[in-house]
This record gives sequence, C-alpha cells and structure tokens, in this order.
Amino acid sequence: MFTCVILFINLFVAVSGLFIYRERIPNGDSVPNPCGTGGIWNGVGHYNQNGGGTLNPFGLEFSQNYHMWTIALCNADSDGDGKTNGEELGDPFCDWTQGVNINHLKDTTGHPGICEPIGSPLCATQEGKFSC
Ligand SMILES: [Ca+2]
Repeated sequence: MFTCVILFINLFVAVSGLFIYRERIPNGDSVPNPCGTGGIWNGVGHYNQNGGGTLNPFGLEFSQNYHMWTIALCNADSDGDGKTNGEELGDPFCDWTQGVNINHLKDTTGHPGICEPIGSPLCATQEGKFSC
C-alpha cells in the first residue's frame, strides 16, 4: 500500500511538473514530434515523449536556468542542430514572455532538445538516447 502511495505521488509530481514547465516556454504545448510520425512531444525537456526520465540537452539547460525562458536560453542551440531554441519554439526574436505577448509567437519549426533531422550525421551523438 505504501509503495502504491509513493508511486502515485511521484506520478502526480512528474505530470504536474510537465504542464507547469510547458507553460514557461513558447509553444510549450505544441512542440512537434521530431520522429516524423505526427503528434506532439509533451515532455519537451525529456527524451521520453511523455516526460519523465532523462533530460535532453534543452531540458538540462532549462533546468540549469531555473526553469525560466530567457534571451540567453532562447538564443542557445541546445540540441546542436543549427537552429536556436527560439527559432524551433516559434520565438525567433526572443521577445516572448509567459502570459504577456502570445501574439508574437510563430509556429514551431522543430524540437529544441532533440537534434533534427534524426539519423543525420549532425545528430549522431544522440543515437540510442530515445526511441521513435
Ligand atoms: Ca536546435
């Protein structure tokens, strides 16, 4: 019984964190699945599509940045695919602020924590870290 309660609490914390953090980044609820299979990647900062587990490079930098979207994080290219986090999340001019200027947002163009295109030589270092 005690184990079940602990598992439930851990699951609740993980899911709550997932949604709280998604609101802190531009288009956090509409980051495309980089696998090309359609759908949304809910765990934006994780290698697991549904969140939890190992953080991807964007998740690590977001965490190190106290879970705040800043100009520096916006201009960074966490996954090393040549596009800034802001470009991928639809904030190319890094002028989005949570709850303030949603009209500035563009469409997402990629995933900030998973190098794309998956399988390309540029993205070889992430092989085996997640599955599509
Ligand atoms: Ca990138």
